[in-house]
Amino acid sequence: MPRVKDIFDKRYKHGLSLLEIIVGMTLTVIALLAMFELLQMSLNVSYRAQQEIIAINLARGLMGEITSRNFWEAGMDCGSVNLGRDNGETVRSDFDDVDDYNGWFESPPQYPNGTLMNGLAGTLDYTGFNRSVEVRFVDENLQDSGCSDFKLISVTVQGPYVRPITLRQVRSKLE
Ligand SMILES: [Ca+2]
Repeated sequence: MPRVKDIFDKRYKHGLSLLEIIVGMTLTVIALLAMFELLQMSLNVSYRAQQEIIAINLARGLMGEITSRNFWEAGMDCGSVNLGRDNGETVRSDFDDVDDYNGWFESPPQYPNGTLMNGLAGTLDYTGFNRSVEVRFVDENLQDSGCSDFKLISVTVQGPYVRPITLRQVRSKLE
């Protein structure tokens, strides 16, 4: 019966067989493919997380702008309100009360003066993102109501690789 040492010596002397080389290469390729897939998955998760952060920041930016506006258009109240833009208000820099933003949609996102936020001047590339706004009256329990002292603002951001993100905030007449 051949000893293990003899077998090893014989194999060492004659090198690896073609079959062994093919099996070895196949296993190496399988391992590399698995590693590549894991790397790809990791990059995808990282990219989506980055896209979600961009979407949240876009929503926060617009929400901050909206809540900084007056509750009412000058001279208007429940007797005359019409949720949406008032005469002469075409770009966001014209908007002076919260409900001017009702029905607003922009794709890609814009600065208040209407300039596209599209990766210019070292900013991030917002291609594929859009923002929309809904403003409606709610009561003190946040239920839909007729004209009231509370406006519920919803800002939704959609991006090419993220689920839609909606921020909601109530603006009170007394703020
Ligand atoms: Ca207005």
